[in-house]
Amino acid sequence: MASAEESPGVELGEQSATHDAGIPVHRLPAIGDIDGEGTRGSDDGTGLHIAVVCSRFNGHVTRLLLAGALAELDRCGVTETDRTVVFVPGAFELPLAAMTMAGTHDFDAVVCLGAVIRGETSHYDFVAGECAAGVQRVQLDMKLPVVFGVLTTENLDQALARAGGALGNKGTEAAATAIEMATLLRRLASTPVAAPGKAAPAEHAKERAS
Ligand code: INI
Repeated sequence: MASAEESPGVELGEQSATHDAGIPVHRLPAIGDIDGEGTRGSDDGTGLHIAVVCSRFNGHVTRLLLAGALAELDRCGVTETDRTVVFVPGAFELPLAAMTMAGTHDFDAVVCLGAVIRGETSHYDFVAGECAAGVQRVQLDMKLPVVFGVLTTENLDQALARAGGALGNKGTEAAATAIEMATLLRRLASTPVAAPGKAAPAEHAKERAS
C-alpha cells in the first residue's frame, strides 16, 4: 500500500484519499490496479482452504473484522465447507494458533484477526510487537501465507474506523490478501520463475514436459 512518503502531496488524514492514479491510499489496491507485466495472484478462491484465527479480546471490534473477512471469502468463492474459524483469547495467542493450523498442511492460507488498542501501560507494545513478529515467523517458517489482519491503534475510534467504518475493513483486506497470496504461490509453483537469460530449474522443465 502506498505510504505518505511514497505519495508526496497526498494528505493523509482519517478520510480516505487517492493518489494520482486514483488508487485509494488507505486501502488495499485491487489486484489489477498496478498495470504492467508480472505474475500476480487472483481473487478466485474457488477450491482454496482457508483458516481464520480470530482474537476475542476487544471482541466488539474483532467480530466486525471477522464479518468482513467471511464476506470477502464468500465473494471470492471460498465456501463455508472450505474454511475453518477458530478463536483465541487475545492477539498474543494468534501466532501459536496460526502455527497449529498451518502445521496441519490442510490450508492454503491462514488469516489472523485481532485488535490491539493502546491502553495506559506498555502492555500494548509487547502484545502488538510479539503478535506481528510471531505471525511473520509462522508465515516464513511454514512457507504459507499467514496474514496480519490485526489492528494496532491508539484508541477505539481508530479501530472502529478500520473495522467496517470510514477507512474500510482490515478483516476484508486480510481475507483478500490471503486469497491473492495463496493463488500467487500456486502460480509460482506451477510456472517456473527464471531470471532473464537463465534456464528454469531442471525439475520445473521436466514437470512442464510431462
Ligand atoms: N489482547 C488483544 O488482542 N488486544 C489488546 O489490546 C490487548 N491489550 O491491550 O492488553 C490484549 N491483551 C491480551 C493478550 O493478547 C493476551 O491474551 C494475554 O496477555 C494472555 O497471554
